[in-house]
Amino acid sequence: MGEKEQEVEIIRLLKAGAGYTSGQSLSASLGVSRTAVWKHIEALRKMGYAIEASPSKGYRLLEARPFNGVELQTLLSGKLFGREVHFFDSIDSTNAKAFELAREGAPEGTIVVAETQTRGKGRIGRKWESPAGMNLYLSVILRPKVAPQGAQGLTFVAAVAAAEAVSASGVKPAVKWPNDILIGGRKTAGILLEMDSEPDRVHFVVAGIGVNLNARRDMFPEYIKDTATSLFEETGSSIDRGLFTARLLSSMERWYGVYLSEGFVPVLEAWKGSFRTVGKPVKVTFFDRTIEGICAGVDSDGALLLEREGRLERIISGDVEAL
Ligand code: BT5
Repeated sequence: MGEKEQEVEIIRLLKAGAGYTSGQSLSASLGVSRTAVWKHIEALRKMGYAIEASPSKGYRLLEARPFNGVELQTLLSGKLFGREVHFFDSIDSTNAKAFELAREGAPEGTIVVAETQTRGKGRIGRKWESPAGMNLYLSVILRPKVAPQGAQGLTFVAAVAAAEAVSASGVKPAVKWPNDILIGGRKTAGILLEMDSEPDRVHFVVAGIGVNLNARRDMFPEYIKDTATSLFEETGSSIDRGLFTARLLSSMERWYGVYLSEGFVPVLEAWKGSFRTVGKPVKVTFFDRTIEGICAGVDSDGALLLEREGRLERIISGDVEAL
């Protein structure tokens, strides 16, 4: 067991133990000296864990939980998504880092999480605002054995999972085609899929998800103040980032399993459950033009259907806005 694994194991054991866990039993479980255990406890305290020590009884973990790699690892134990956790206090973009790790051979389910991103990415060169200490910036490496066209379905896998995790916090989200999660019409999460592939085979996909959890509206920069929201703003309570991440990843692992074993259809059906734009007038913006029409739903490939001048147009990329 490496140093990091030992720290994860100590937190796991302290969480499992009711009351105090003796230094002796920790050192026996880890196969290291009691001095080594004590050093780990000190390191864990520096990471933000509140650990009480009693000379006669041992160690006890108090309720307050920091958000870091150790905490995520203990929350995600036994799952494919999160078996390997890379946590950064600050990084340019978790997607860029995950892409690099995937290129170096990181296994499926590897996750990259950061406290803040200095160059958080949206689609087509746009920016994802990523203030420190309050939200979730997460990327997951996937290695589906599919052709590149099939991988687009993974945006919907991530969206269904994000919508489920948001719902579990007590508010009803809506999905916006193709990659946003809205609450009350404002964006609370965005998804960015990036892929490395050959013409007929995907090497890997990085699914990036940014969720505004505890950001306050007055912290958003001016240009998104009217269009963005957070779970805190919508529920009035702070969100435990570790638990939210664990819930999101467990939901995503389940829907990814459905996508691999049953295909895109059940994922799309679940997504449609939160899609409330059908029948409404919308504006679709492409890089070179804007069109308006009535949203007629999505087809079996997940393309948006737009009714316009008596015809049905199939849209595979663009930005949709309700009119
Ligand atoms: C997205 O792009 O919505 C994809 C966002 C993906 C972010 C995650 S964070 C983890 C991972 N690592 C990354 O580097 N990225 C992913 P798009 O649909 O292009 O929306 C971008 C637009 O949303 C911007 O142009 C702003 O108008 C708005 N926006 C930016 N930051 C926002 C925020 N924090 N909350 C709500 N809206 C935001």
